[in-house]
Amino acid sequence: MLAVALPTVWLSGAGAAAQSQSQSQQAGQAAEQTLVWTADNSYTEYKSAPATATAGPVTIVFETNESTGNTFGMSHTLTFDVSSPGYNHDVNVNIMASPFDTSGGRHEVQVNLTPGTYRYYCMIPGHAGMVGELVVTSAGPTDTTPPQVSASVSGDKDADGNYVSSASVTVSA
Ligand SMILES: [Cu+2]
Repeated sequence: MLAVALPTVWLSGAGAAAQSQSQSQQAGQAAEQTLVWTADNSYTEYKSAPATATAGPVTIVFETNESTGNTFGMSHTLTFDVSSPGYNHDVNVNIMASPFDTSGGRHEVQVNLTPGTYRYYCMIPGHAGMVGELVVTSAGPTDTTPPQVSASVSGDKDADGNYVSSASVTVSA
C-alpha cells in the first residue's frame, strides 16, 4: 500500500510546485519597477542612478534633498534626452527638483520604457557632467504553459492489486 501511495505524494508535490510557479509569474507581471535617481551637492554627477531596467511600466523617482546629501539647496533636473541620435526618445521626463520645492525634493513620474538606451542628464547650467545612460532590455517571454508531469508505478502486485516487495515509481516532468 505504501508504494501505491507514493505516486500520489509525488504528483501532489509536482502540482504544488507548478501552482507556486504560476503564482510567482502572476506576481512578476503585476510588480512594477521603481527606478530611483538621487542627487547631492555635486554638479558633476548624480549621487545614484540605475544602469539597467526592463521594458514596461516604470515608476521613476528623482530625489534631491538633505536625505540624499543635498545640503546646499541646489536644484537639479532629471531630464531624458529627446533629440540625440542613437537613443530612445519615447518618454518625456523632465523633473526639476530642489530640497525646498513643494515636494521636498522628491518627485515621481510614471513612464513606459521600451527596449533600447535612454540618455539622461541634468539641464541646470554648469551641471553638464551629470549625464548617464539607462539600458532597457525587453521582458523575457512569459511562460504560461504548465509543466507536463506524469508518474507511473511498476512492480509485482498481489491478488488485491497491492505491490509486493519493491515497486518502481517513475516520475517525468
Ligand atoms: Cu544638476
